[in-house]
Amino acid sequence: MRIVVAGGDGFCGWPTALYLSRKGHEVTIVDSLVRRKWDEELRSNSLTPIASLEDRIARWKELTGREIQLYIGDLNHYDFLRTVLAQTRPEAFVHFAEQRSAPYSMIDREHAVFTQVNNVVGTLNVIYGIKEVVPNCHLIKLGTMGEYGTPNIDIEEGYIRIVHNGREDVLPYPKQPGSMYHLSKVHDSHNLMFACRVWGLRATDLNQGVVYGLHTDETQMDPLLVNRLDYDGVFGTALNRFLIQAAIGHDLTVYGEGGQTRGFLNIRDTIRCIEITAENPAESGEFRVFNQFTEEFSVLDLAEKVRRVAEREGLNSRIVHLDNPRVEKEKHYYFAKNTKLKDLGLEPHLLTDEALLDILQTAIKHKDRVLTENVLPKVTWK
Ligand code: NAD
Ligand code: USQ
Repeated sequence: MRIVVAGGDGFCGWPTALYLSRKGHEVTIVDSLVRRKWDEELRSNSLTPIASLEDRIARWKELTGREIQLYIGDLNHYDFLRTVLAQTRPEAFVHFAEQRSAPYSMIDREHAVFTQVNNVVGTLNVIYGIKEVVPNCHLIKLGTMGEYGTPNIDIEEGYIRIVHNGREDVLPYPKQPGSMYHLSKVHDSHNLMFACRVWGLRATDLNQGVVYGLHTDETQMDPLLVNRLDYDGVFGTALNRFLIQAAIGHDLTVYGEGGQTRGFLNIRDTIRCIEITAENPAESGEFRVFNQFTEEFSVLDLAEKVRRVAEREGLNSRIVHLDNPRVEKEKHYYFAKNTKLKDLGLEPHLLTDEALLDILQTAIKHKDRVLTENVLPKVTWK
């Protein structure tokens, strides 16, 4: 298939582009490189040293003979996007290209406005571009499990059957997102659903949980292909942060009680979920929602797992309960459904001690690159 990977320089997009290219698809990466600018703004870095996108792609071609086309530009610029679509005529458009950090979106008014404009306008442009240029193209859009929040009932995959005053309907599942970033994903979902209903577009919203890990078979083929790994208080995510904290002898930073439960998945499953979704497109007019995670853990469970594995490596980590910088429930019911991707063939990589050790060893290898002043959280929700 001809597949565009928007956000293909990022943590999820880069390994996805390589995987799809290796599987024989004609891959085009679109990225504005803005993620690298946010590192400069925050005076932060990826734990792993990442090469320029041009060098990464050139190395991939040398190693495999496979070409990945590249367009550097911003999805918020419609003329640019329309040109990309007209020249590449994708059958699937995988959309990772958003500002994805909840803390970044909560820094102040400017960052909240930037996040929502970048994400919502970018996705609106993709919707209009597909409608205008390639109406049959399947839009595979990265959403988030955080759209649902933490309701006191089971979380369904996108829709819930409701009986009300003797009548019944299947309606979008209620959304209670926890940050300005998570809200941007809810707005995207509404816009996508409208576009499918009114214009007959085909779209799949992948409500992804927190992704951990960094390596895939392809990124391990050469040091120039290594994936980025975030650890700072703004872009680092829970499990990856704990592993890097263990590697540098920092306390493991559980926010509040640590009973916050979320869906998690290995980056190796992210790339496979995209492949499965591309191979099984939504129908014309269908707005499909898959919950993309493989296991549920509380934050405290994860910190304990990391502490135990690190101890075996001779690292003595302490778990600390910081005052929670976020406004969120620290103890709650959580059970989310995630059968649709498994029904289509996903075989999850589960969180074993070996998987933790693999990430820990990479963290130990690069630990001198950690800027320790960036580890503690500084952004608060209040
Ligand atoms: P990332 O920040 O590493 O990558 C995003 C990429 O998109 C970057 O390379 C950035 O330069 C690019 N980008 C952003 N805005 C753009 C724009 N307007 N035009 C062109 N390029 C733009 O993020 P990630 O961790 O790879 O996440 C990818 C997607 O998956 C995001 O939509 C995110 O919300 C979603 N997601 C991520 C996680 C996770 O744990 N990382 C979990 C659930 C969902
Ligand atoms: N947390 C800690 N300690 C830390 C970091 C986080 O206890 O050092 C807690 C947070 O308070 C929160 C949970 O861990 O309760 C998850 O936080 P996170 O930073 O790992 O993830 P989150 O902000 O939810 O965002 C990440 C990605 C985002 C994606 C989301 C999936 O950055 O792009 O949408 O995971 S989900 O969580 O399912 O919404």
